[in-house]
Amino acid sequence: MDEEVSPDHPRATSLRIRAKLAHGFKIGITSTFGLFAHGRGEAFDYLIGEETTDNAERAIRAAAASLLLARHPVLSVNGNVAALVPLELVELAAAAEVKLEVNLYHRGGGREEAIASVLRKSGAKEILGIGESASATIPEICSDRRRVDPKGILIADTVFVPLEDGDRTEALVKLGKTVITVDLNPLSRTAQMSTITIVDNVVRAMPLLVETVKQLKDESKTALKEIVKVFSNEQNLSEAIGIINTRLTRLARQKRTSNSGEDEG
Ligand code: PTJ
Repeated sequence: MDEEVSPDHPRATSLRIRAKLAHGFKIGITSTFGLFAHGRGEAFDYLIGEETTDNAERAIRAAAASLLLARHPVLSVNGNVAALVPLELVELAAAAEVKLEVNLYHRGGGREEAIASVLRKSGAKEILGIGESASATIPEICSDRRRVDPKGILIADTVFVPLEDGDRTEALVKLGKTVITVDLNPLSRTAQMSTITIVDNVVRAMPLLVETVKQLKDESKTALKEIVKVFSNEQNLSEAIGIINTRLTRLARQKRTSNSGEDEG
């Protein structure tokens, strides 16, 4: 990574994540739009408190169970997650027997190949969706995301789409697929439309998801089905919005009473 972040900086973790994306942009895997998307994510992470909540952990458990139950699960990789969590993507693919497919909002400029190379360096053996292998089309999507691999997203029953745009989420749900996402914004169309939404930073959620899959791997199908059955995305999203609301109300009250709220910037 080009930029060294001082461990003493009060926002060192956040700056390190930013540096990973800046590096991803420099080596041609993250798009300009990916940088904007990250800025939005950062803002919501600030509001959530930059930690994984119990609410997110519940969604992670449901996501892990759902991936283990799927007959044909696919993990859709874009330019942001390839820059932020390449090792965890490959680890998850191995642990839950999920196929990796590169699927981009904006193709071209060698991005797919650059992402495939990062995934291979992280240990991936098979990567779908590269070049001509993305020969099938999902209707109703305007962006390059419509191009999918006939061995992957096209026939998948469950698609994990960390950081996704609303159009494709909607199209995948309409096709009857189970859609799992990670999105820091509980109000986004993707968060609202998905089957399971993990409201957390992908950098924190992915290692936990890998760990949870490993923990649940030997559970019976009945036990896994029960985990999925008791999870309600509507309820979880409502709670995630409530968590932000409660936190902001508490911080505002602290400011009023003691003038000593949390550090900004
Ligand atoms: O690489 P590409 O071309 O496939 O494009 C990828 C992006 C992410 C640019 C594309 O899918 C896109 O435009 O997505 P959106 O519509 O901007 O949505 C991204 C969502 O992810 C937003 O709701 C952000 O708040 C959220 N987000 C951003 N960074 C993170 C995040 N959620 C979790 N963890 C993050 N680090």
